[in-house]
Amino acid sequence: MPNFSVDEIRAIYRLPLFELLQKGRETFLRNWPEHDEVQLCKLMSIKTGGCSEDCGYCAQSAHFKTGTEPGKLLGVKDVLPVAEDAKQQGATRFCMGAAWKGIREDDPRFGTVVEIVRAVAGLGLEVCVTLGQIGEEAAQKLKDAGLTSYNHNLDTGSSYYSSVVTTHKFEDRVRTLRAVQSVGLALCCGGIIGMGEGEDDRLGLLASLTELYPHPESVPINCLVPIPGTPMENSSPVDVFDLVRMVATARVVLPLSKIRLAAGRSRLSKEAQALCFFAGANSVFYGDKLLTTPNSAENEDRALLAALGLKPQIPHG
Ligand code: SAM
Ligand code: DTB
Ligand code: SF4
Repeated sequence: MPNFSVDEIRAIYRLPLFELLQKGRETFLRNWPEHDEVQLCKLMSIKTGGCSEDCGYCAQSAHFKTGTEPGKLLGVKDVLPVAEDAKQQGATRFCMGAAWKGIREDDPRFGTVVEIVRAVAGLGLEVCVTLGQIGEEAAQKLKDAGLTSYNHNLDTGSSYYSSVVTTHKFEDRVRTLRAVQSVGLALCCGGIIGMGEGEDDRLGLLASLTELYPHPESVPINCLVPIPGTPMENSSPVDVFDLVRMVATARVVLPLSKIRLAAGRSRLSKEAQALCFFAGANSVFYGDKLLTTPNSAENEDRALLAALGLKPQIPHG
């Protein structure tokens, strides 16, 4: 899969909107035989809050007074019933987040996560975790336990990263991505728009994603959910056409990645979401809660897919 420079991506992103939509659509139809399917992913926080990092968007950073109640790492018995219920509701992927800077394979909490991954994979669901920075040994153990994909977002362009986070660097994120890929584990890697970044920062994020080899298996595109108490609490909402352009451009330059409409979807109209699906988005977070904030209601999502003639992804193999 080729990589793209920021200039090449800009030429796509700035096309007249309908041309861009058409390009995204064509790429999607060419590469995805199941183009009427949207993957439903259930998200669960398995260790909430109290994080040492100062990511300016995050409800779970200990640096900001966000009102998020810190919690301990959950165990298999807490998580499995939620995963079983998600499967019952039609989800085919179960994604779990832990608010850590990172974790080592010799930490007993890592052993608990591995047990959780094994148990959820045993249900026949795709499993994804986001645990912060990890090395090759931990990545290998997660893979052996049946993990489908490891989530670690680059979040924005490399030159804007230090305006968002000061406690770690963009290069630290890249190191984790390399460790994950070096053991042959698939990556879920995307970012956020609406943090005050410029167009080139968004396009820089896409360029960095295309430089990953292989391209990420899935790419979440989050719109900032402004969290009271964080430095970004007063950020303006993303322009809907900027989001649609971002989704369509991602589809063109990352043709085989699942493009996930992630955080911030509950603020979008049905029509805006329809444009994103048309442009090639083929995955959403499903269920009434994201990690700490509300998501679109499940019944509304089911109604929207039905109205568009789309269906939840059928479990494949
Ligand atoms: N600690 C882990 C890490 O840093 O990768 C995982 C947790 S973090 C909650 C996972 C991703 O969720 C972030 O990289 C960011 O893209 C997204 N995210 C977190 N808070 C968000 C918010 N308020 N609005 C939009 N996206 C958000
Ligand atoms: C991703 O890119 N978005 C998800 C998931 N990966 C872990 C997280 C969204 C969090 C939204 C804010 C919250 O609920 O705290
Ligand atoms: Fe939030 Fe992850 Fe940053 Fe911690 S490292 S503040 S959990 S995004």
